[in-house]
Amino acid sequence: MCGIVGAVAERNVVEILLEGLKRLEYRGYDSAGVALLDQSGELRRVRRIGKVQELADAITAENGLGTTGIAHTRWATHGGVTEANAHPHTSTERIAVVHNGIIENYLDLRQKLSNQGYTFSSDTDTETIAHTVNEVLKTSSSLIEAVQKSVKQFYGAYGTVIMDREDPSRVVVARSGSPLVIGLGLGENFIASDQLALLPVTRRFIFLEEGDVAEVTRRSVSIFDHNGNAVEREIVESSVEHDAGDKAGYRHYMLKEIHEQPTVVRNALQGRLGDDDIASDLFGKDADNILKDVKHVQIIACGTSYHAGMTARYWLEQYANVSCNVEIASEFRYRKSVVHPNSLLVTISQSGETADTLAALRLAKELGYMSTLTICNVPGSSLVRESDLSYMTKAGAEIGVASTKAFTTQLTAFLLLTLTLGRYNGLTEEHKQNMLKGLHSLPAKLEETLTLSANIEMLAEEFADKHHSLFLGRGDQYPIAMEGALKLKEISYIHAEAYASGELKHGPLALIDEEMPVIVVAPNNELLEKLKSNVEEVRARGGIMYVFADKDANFQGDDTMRVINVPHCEPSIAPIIYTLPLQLLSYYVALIKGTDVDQPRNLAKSVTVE
Ligand code: HGA
Repeated sequence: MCGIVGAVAERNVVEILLEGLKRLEYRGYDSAGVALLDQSGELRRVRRIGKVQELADAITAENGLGTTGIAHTRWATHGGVTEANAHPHTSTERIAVVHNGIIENYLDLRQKLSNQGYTFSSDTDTETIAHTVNEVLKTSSSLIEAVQKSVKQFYGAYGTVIMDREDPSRVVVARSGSPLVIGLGLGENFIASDQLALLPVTRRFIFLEEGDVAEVTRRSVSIFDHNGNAVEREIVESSVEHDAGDKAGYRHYMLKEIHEQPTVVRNALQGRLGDDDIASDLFGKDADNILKDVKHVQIIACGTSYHAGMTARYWLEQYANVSCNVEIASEFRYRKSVVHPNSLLVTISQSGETADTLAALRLAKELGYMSTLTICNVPGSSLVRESDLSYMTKAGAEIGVASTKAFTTQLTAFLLLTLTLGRYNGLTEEHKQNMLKGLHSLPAKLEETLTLSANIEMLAEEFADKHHSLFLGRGDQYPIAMEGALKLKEISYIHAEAYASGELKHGPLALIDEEMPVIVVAPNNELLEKLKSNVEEVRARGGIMYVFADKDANFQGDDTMRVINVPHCEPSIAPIIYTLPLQLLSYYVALIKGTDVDQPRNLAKSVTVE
């Protein structure tokens, strides 16, 4: 979602802000802006619709200079994509604000502030922050005091950075619901909504906690908790290895990330997967003491992570004999649910900042789950800090908005969790050995699967003029069909729906004709024959099918059925393997359609608003 960068320094901070924005651009990319202060006492603001490069060009043209500055890339929630709605927002050319989140009571605030004489120049909720702080500042002795008083009026979520033209030596930041991190430099300090933005200037970070308000100057950081008490927060040396900067010769980040999967899965398994077993402390120190008592797993996630959870349910129940429910976070958080005895709550999120998932975790803690585990890709993220147990997927920075390697490393994590919980719940030796064998072979199988790339590229041409498509799967391949459909929707804008293939005759068969390609993910197990019957049902109605299947599954291609042979693999890892051809299919269809593959319309990475 929106990206925030701020800096207080002695040098010109324009380049630091722009580089930070470029690194966060994939989070939100409808408009961008910068506000700068220097000793001249002038507040300079430049905003542009479109990509950060447009903003950078404009700032260069205007010779932008400033030693203190705040910057933002926007993913609009309130107010259309216009320059007037782009951040930073100002109040009487004195206060400048960038904001990530939603001020839910903005209409009431807007009314109140209008009555007090403030003129609004945008449709955003964010502008109410600027005017509120400006108003409260009249009766406060400092900017931080004004912000501390102001936030009491805000309902909703905010990560916000605020500057006062009258005092270029400091900025004030406040966090509630949207992440903010302070980067510590030498004689200069920085702020961002994600550490990635600041990696070129520092690796030392303070992660603000819920309700924190902080004042940042060149030489100091003073933090106050939600009660207004001064607090010390730990300084963390960043362990984020990957510098997200380049595409390594690939045309898009998404393609690079698809091809990275064998390597990141190998890395994720390194030191965790032994010859005869898996390490015992995978989910945190003393995790086994908790996990041995788990009798039920409740998985909460959104989007692609939800599909990883759906797949995990098949594994946990089939192999580990542990009952499992999976629910979309935005549903779970707003309904009454029943907690099963000895229930482990598992959240999944690439960023660890997904607003709905985080809210669901906080709710679950009140509901009395025996423990909470998060499967996450970002160390130090909110989900990691707020969960009892955590597992890092080690996928490296994922820049493409459509998730690829984050998904396959999440699935890998769930196979490890299945083995771990299975230990205490009667996982058979045969299943255990098969799963271990599957995991050992996984990186090489992923590599082999990527060699299908050229075939799939050719296949993609047949989709380019289609408007609808159907994805079918059974068993643990049903969530993979769902993920395949999501990928195609996200980046090619072709309408795609996924069905458990046994459901076909209960409705979707009515849609079948030759304009509706049907993509079938064939399982490599006892459900194969059932799926073959479903395929015949489609064939009998003139449907055109694309079947991804093991060679041994013996699908015979013809005019109505294209068969793509996927490498033979151990059944438990098949969902991970079959994900790759579907990712490649979406990628190449999007390429032919000429969409913005890495930054598809209307979407953004790291969904920090609900
Ligand atoms: N509500 C603000 C900020 C949106 C946001 O945080 N997106 O991630 C706006 O619409 O400008």
